[in-house]
Amino acid sequence: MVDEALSAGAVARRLGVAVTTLRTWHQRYGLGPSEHIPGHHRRYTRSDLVRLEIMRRLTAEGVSPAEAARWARQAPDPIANGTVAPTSIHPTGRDGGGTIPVGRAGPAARGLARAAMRLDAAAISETIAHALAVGGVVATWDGLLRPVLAGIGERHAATAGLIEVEHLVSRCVSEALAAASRAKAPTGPARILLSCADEEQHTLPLEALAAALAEAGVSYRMLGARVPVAALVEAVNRTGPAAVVLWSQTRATADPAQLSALLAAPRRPLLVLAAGPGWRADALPAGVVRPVDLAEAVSLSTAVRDALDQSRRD
Ligand code: B12
Repeated sequence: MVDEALSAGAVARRLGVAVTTLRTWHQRYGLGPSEHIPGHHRRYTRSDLVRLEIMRRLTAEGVSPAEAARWARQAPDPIANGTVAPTSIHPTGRDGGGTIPVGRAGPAARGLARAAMRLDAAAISETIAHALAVGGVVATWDGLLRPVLAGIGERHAATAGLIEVEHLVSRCVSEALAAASRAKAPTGPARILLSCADEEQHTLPLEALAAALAEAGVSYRMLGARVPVAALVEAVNRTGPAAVVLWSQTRATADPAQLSALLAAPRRPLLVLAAGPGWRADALPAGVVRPVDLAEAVSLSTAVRDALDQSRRD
């Protein structure tokens, strides 16, 4: 049983609530972990998890915590009486509470989707921070954040709703990625310039790239959203980067003239990367490279930084 019992952090992620919320439910309402092996931390059993799931669902529906806890405690033990198969409490195959589809992404993504639907900023931030600490930036972006962001976009496209969810999640993602970047901030000259295309407001993938570069020990300079082409060229001429990554999320901002301007700059970078789904592969000027994902953008940037450093040493 101990093998299958869960820590408070794992339960919090699975339910999409903050660990502090779990603690409150334990201390105030007696919904704590029941597994206790001397010498070990208390662990949550599958029956505990089913009760907490009831608590989470009822409180999300507006039932007061005291009332919800009474229902949760009174609920017959669904594992013992066989009404819930032990495996069915693992929420595989379900989407984020039926609201944000996350496809085949794991339990943490479903927990994040549920926290997002409740606009629970503390749980959103905690889930992201934990994933970053445990798995690093690329795994967190690909396995947790991208699926949830894409799910929000999908649901928004279908219903025109969830704008408040999109804004809150974006903010929490930005803050978590900025904290990760600061924690690892590399020293040394910034050889990589990160910029959004003109009028482009989708910055999160570029922020993920910044955090991943920091994690890899590569210094960068981030210009952020909506950079007019003249300002971009000015930044290139003033700082002489080895690579420029220009992000376009949508066709509307993917004018290839911006890339041509970079190639024609007096201090032309060694590498110009057209990143993001906005760019059309068949409309890129010769010499521009289009990375397909975050990992490729990181490895190309790292390689070009190394090549420049090497040529300066020779
Ligand atoms: C968050 C978000 C916002 C936030 C952005 C906050 C921020 N700071 O970034 C805000 C609220 C500002 C916003 C605004 C708008 N948005 Co918006 N937004 C999104 C959302 C939900 C996530 C964006 C994101 O980060 N995507 C990152 C990942 C999830 O995108 P992806 O496509 O799966 O990634 C692919 C590649 O890019 C690559 N990849 C992924 N990550 C990385 C990283 C690197 C480094 C590389 C190289 C590659 C790479 O792999 C993926 C597979 O190909 C998307 C939904 C979506 N599916 O993207 C809508 C979405 C992009 N938005 C959309 C729209 C329409 C808008 C607005 C025009 C809405 C409006 N009417 O105002 C404005 C645009 C403003 C502007 N001029 O830029 C549409 C775009 C439709 C289209 N194709 O043209 C989308 C698709 C939503 C939808 N389904 O309708 N948005």
